[in-house]
Amino acid sequence: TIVPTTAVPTTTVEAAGVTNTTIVVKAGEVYDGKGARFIAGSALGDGSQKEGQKPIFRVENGGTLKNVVLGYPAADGVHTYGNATLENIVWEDIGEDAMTIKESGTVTLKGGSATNGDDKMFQINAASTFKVSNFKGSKAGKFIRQLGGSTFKVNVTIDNCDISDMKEAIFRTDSSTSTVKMTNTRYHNVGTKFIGVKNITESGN
Ligand code: ADA
Ligand code: CA
Ligand code: CA
Ligand code: CA
Repeated sequence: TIVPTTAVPTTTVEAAGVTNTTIVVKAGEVYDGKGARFIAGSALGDGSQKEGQKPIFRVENGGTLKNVVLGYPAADGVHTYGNATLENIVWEDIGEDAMTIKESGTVTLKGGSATNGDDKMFQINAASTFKVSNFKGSKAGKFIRQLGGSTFKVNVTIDNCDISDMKEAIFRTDSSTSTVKMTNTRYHNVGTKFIGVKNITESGN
């Protein structure tokens, strides 16, 4: 089930509110925002479709980020480097994109939601495994996009999600080796479900 999160303003979490520097979740660290809401200051970006904006959070190999809300503007959202766990993250208004896999690893996203993106929700820029479950994604171009023109392998699993109102696709790739397995997921108005994906497994959707 999808756990709803309320944006609770708090003074107990360091750096809550407007942040002009990326918050780094270091290797092995667990960062629990306890529902705190973050927005990008102008030093990070304006959340438009301009490339090169900085993320609000950077999660390094083995880090866990949980229970945070990203409000408008969310700049370049969350970047991951290596294995990362993202739990109960709410993107109230996606910036340039919501989350980017910057370096190879397994990225596990469970719970939470994202909405209001102009183009990509999740951008995959390195060979990786991306597991998303119990997540609600709505109103964007693509739910997941592997970097255009790239041929590395990405394994995507989508389980128990609710995906709606994508202009183009749930997962689009240009790589013939990338795969998707989608299970127990409700979707509507998602364009062409999968674009360019040669290896598709589906059940219970
Ligand atoms: C686009 C752009 C890439 C990269 C990517 C991203 O695909 O062409 O260079 O910036 O977005 O990570 O947002
Ligand atoms: Ca981009
Ligand atoms: Ca937006
Ligand atoms: Ca981006």
